[in-house]
Amino acid sequence: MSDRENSSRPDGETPDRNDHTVSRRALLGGAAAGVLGAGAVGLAGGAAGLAGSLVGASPASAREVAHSTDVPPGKLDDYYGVWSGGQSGELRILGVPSMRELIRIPVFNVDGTIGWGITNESKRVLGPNAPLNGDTHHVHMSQTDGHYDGRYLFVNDKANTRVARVRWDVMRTDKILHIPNAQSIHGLRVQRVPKTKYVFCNGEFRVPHPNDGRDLNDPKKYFTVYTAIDAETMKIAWQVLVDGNLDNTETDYTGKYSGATCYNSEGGVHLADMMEAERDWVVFFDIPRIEAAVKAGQYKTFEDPDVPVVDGRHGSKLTLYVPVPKNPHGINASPDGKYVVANGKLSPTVTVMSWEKVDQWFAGKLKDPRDVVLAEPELGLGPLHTTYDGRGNAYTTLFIDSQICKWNLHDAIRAGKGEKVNYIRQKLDVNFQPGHNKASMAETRDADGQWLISLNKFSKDRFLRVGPLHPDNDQLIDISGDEMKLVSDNPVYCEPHDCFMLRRDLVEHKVKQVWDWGDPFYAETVAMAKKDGIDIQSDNKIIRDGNKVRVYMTSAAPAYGLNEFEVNKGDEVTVVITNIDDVEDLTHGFCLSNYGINMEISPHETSSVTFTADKAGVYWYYCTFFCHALHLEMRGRMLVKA
Ligand code: RUQ
Ligand code: CUA
Ligand code: CA
Repeated sequence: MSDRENSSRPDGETPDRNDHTVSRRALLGGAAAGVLGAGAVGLAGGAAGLAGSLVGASPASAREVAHSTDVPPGKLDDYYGVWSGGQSGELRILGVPSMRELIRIPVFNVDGTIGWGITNESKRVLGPNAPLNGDTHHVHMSQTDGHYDGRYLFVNDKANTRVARVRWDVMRTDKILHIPNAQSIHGLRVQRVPKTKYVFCNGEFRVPHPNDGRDLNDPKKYFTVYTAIDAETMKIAWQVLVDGNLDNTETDYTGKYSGATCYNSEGGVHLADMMEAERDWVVFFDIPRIEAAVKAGQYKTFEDPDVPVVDGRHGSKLTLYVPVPKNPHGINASPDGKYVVANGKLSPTVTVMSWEKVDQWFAGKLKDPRDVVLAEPELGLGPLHTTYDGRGNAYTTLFIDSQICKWNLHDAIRAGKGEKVNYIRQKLDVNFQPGHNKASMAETRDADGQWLISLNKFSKDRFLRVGPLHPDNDQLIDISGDEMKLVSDNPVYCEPHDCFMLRRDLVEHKVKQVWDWGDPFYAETVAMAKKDGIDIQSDNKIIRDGNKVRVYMTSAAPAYGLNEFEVNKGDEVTVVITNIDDVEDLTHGFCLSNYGINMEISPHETSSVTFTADKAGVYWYYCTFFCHALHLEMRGRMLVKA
């Protein structure tokens, strides 16, 4: 058994990952555990449990082997990678370091595989008249005391001003929320401490409110807001009216403060206007003070009467505006909880600020907002995002230079005080033009400095030709040693913006491989069945209710509970299917020919779809997941009487 199975978790839970899996791995890798124990003690922490990779390796080469991206057949990756999908509107789960894509989680998009946007269960999450696209940039996992806790993922939709929550246990989107008083939600972060009570998100574009045709060309009347969403209820707790706009956001390690970058302090509506000022700013938010102001009724409401909006513009006691150069983009807190770095984009510098000084400023102990700045190291052209290895080093993407710059925080701060010290450790060419980067576990106290991903916007000639639209190139970099080493190129369907990697031993035990009967995701469908007197686990029945017909059936390989059902042309038909197979990985589908319907039904799941039987005739329904030798025969007829 690998030592990782016994490693401590922030939630104190013991691993309960399906015993059969553990025993399978024990079977496959048992001999290797000894090798790990002897030769690879230095791998403890993030890279623990690489037992499989070490089979046959001599102790001398153990580290290199451990950091190979080669995960042999039957072996599991040590990290989950969670990727946003960009314009695809989805999330993707990868294994790291192999970079094998494991699953896609539809969020704002329509997905034909599982029927997202087609099933009643997904439509309840998406809401009525939901747009068909999304633009996911920033995905983050809920935390408890600065550690990943395996409860939820949260992700923005820049395209249609929404935020979604995804349940980690079933990897399914369960809530989507439209944000009022804003347009285009960009930056998103979670409160880290004591746990993720709030999800913070940034309205990027300034528009009039209400945005109903008034003040069309009067930008002075445009505004945007910073939003705090209650992570459990997925309702908006409060918003803050700000000056300028909001790009990326970040939170501290006390739960008291968050901050956001602004690239358009000018309030411009054209490109040239937005680049006029030499400095824009980072705005910090005092969360307890904002909560107190809301409680005291010191707020207004705009588009939604239930959403309190406090005034956080210049001069407010709720916010601190720190001028920083120029059109800053990413903002990233160091895992030691001390610093936060704003990335200069149009300036070759990043701005290192101190959370402690932010606290002192709000307490009235500092006068000049710039007093919270410790250093402004020059790194290269186009700094966009910074990540950390937990050993005092920072890694910043240089978009224009097409490099990752590794630099030392403490040396940069010393240089900021005027000392002559070289804070730059290494520059590594990446291919090409990186946006985000992320080191393993870097957004938590558990930053482990093992792997770094550079999310490059261009792949140019590095892959086979696939037409004018090229894939992006996500490069995996080994940062476990003194030097960054590029280890693999990974073409991806554009355009993942951001990602994070977390040790699988922390969260894998929270993932279910079979649905719980009556899971909240489909509970409403079960309630409807109950009203119809149906036991979803056994009944195969048609309920007629005027021109509404509800067809309940089970699925068990290789047959549906009903071989046929008859309806009248014009009936509103709801098909409800429950997968009663108990076997892990035995998913069925339900595709209704020529009716534009497909949905996935995994073990112990109930899925339903409602449509109008507007075409008379015989329509075969069939199973779309290969479930049995007789999978092709798993089909039945819908008979629609004219
Ligand atoms: S942004 S490439 Cu949408 Cu995160 Cu910086
Ligand atoms: Cu059921 Cu294929
Ligand atoms: Ca600007």
